[in-house]
Amino acid sequence: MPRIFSGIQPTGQLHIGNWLGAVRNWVELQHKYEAIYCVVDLHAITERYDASALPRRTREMAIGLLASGIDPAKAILFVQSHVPEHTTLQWFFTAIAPLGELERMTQFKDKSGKHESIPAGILMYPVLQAADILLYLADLVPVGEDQVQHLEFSRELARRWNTEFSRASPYFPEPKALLTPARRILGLDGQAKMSKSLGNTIGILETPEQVWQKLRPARTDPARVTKSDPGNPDVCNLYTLHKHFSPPETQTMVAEQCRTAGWGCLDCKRLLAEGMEVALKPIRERAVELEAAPLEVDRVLAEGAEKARAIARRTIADVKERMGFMPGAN
Ligand code: AQP
Repeated sequence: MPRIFSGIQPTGQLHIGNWLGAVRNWVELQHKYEAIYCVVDLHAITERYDASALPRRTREMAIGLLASGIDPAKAILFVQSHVPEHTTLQWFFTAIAPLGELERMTQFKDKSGKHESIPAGILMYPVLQAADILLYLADLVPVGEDQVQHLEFSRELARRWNTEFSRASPYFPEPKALLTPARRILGLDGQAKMSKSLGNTIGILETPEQVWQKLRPARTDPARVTKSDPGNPDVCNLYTLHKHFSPPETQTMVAEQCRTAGWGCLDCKRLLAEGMEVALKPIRERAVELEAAPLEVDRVLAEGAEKARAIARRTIADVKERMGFMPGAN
């Protein structure tokens, strides 16, 4: 069975962009593939972060994933820092990772611009990500569009490493991206990508009241200034969300009412809030149960780390042998 790997940073609450772009797909894919999912806390420290909040955020992210339907009986779920082989492989990859390409990564350019003194971790992020994926010899990586460039870098690194150290028969597969139709969900500002760090999100565990407080002022078709102006659903960010959360007949009605100025944006937002509640309520309820059982969550993560480590150790042994390290205790 082909293997898939994907990760998510515990940098904030799991939001509908993560869920539509990645996590919902993870849940489906766990039935078709050997799936390995990871809360990537090592990635989360590449930006300024609150060390005292990291354990809570890491567990909360795991809860969000389990509540979304990741099933530990089907998929391996673990925390990245519990498997130290990720950083071992990352270091090995630094031997062949081209600095120029790392400096050209869009995410590096975006994120480094915000720092006076750039942390090297931001530059090395794609190398660690390549190590995450290749450590498990994953064939496929379900991600949102923002990660496609990094994934191309992982493929390039696998090629380079195979050429350098495993020419006769390539050791690492070249992992491919698996995108969903919701590959890039915009934030409620309707401009930037929905992103934990930008505060333009709807968290999947937010209550209907919290969701409504965010939807109410959310940006719609910018050309629709008053209620009597007809709108264009094709350029309305919230209509994009209707496509993911509302049944087809609601979508058709919303589009028609928008184009004919039959109703105002608030009416459309109310229906969207209803559709979201149908999708998110079961997840929220399951999360409440899991929050009440933190030891059970930790047990699932510990078991996941053990399973992941068994695979990771084998890869590191193979890689060390091919890279010419002297055999010794592992
Ligand atoms: N807006 C989005 N639309 C579609 N997919 C998205 N993903 C993230 N935002 C969107 C996908 O979710 C997975 C996990 O993302 P991540 O948390 O590891 O990294 P990220 O892309 O950096 O997510 P954020 O929310 O933007 O976090 P911060 O603000 O901390 O950087 C990935 O597969 C991603 O593609």
